[in-house]
Amino acid sequence: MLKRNPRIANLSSGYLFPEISKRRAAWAKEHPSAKIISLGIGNTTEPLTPHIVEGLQGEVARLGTKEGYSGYGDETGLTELRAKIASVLYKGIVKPEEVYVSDGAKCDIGRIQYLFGSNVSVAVQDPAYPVYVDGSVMIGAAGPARADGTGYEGITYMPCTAANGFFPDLSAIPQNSLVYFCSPNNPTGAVATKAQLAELVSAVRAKGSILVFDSAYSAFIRDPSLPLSIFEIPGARECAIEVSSFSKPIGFTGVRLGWSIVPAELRFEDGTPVGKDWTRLMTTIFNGASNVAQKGGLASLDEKGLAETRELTDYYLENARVIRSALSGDNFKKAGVEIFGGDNAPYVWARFPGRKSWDVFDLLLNSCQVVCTPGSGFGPAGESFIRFSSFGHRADVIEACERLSKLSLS
Ligand code: PGU
Repeated sequence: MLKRNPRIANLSSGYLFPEISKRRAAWAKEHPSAKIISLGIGNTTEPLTPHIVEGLQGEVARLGTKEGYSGYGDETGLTELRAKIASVLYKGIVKPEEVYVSDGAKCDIGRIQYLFGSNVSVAVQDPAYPVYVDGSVMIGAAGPARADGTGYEGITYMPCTAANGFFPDLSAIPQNSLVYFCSPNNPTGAVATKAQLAELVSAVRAKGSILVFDSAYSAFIRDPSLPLSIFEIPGARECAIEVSSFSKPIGFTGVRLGWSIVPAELRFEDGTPVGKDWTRLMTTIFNGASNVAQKGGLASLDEKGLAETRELTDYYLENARVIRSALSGDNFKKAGVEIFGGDNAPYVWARFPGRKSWDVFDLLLNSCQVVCTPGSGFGPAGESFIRFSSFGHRADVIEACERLSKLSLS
């Protein structure tokens, strides 16, 4: 019999979102007539928009012809799409050959962990998207879990709290480490300013570290002074990789399409360009994003596609406003609940003083039949917080909020 991979055995629990689904399913089994509404996982619900559907359908039709058929493509993506991402989304501050098209940001994060291997220390914002930590444990860069419940060995947790405006103390960044940073942030909804990102780039460079910047939610930024990409910051090209995604801007959570940017200047200690190894890795263990998905992505980057993207992201931002407004009600105010995020981001982050995240999760499920995401699932500093996702249908969000408004918290 084969021995279990001890690195995977180091994980202290299941992946956060299936854990939530399990609890929801168990509750639903006991309450079969209840109508549960999810403000939990950040999973898009609105249909694909017409111009993007045309882009997808056009490619499907071409694939059904002799002339238009294509099989495996370039592992790093369609030339046309790489160029469009560089010119439209990055306004030329990255080059097309620095764009690597993929099947999504989550998958790229996993492959980046494989790229750096187990001999790297890891720093994360706390709370953080769980893949940064769990993936690091799986590759052996971190783990096992500390006995006192404060996370995993080998991970430097940089608390992001209301007190520091959800921007961490960067002096904690270890030498020669891999630093994960997400803005707009999942789960706090905080968006780092240009000045904050300049501080981050400078701290990462001073430590000889590499930044993995996750901009999966940049399409939700409405304040024009806020940076959409780490590459707007001078010096980032020497120290950062960016991962991003079509999932949330255009509803491609199921279609699957994302990209990473590895600038030519980014090097390992021995002078090898990181892009060289990234290309080697992508061409070896990834076979390219779906050609159909890529044509859909391409459609999203022309004038009509960009207008549809704006409309779709506006829709979810309005949901976030509705959620914020419900959480500002007297019942929440009296309980001292504080709310953050949700203006340039699709997540609302709420602190319930004196309560544990999973207790609030149970309370909202039992009393309102509303599913949320417990903040403690994102890291030790997430305890007492709850994340509300705005990716639902408007009518469901409104109904969930009506129920929340009647919640007794005394
Ligand atoms: N990066 C961040 C920061 C995310 O929050 C998510 C999705 C992704 C990447 C995934 O991007 P893809 O391009 O779709 O791979 N986070 C959602 C979904 C849960 C999950 O496990 O990915 C969430 O609810 O946090």
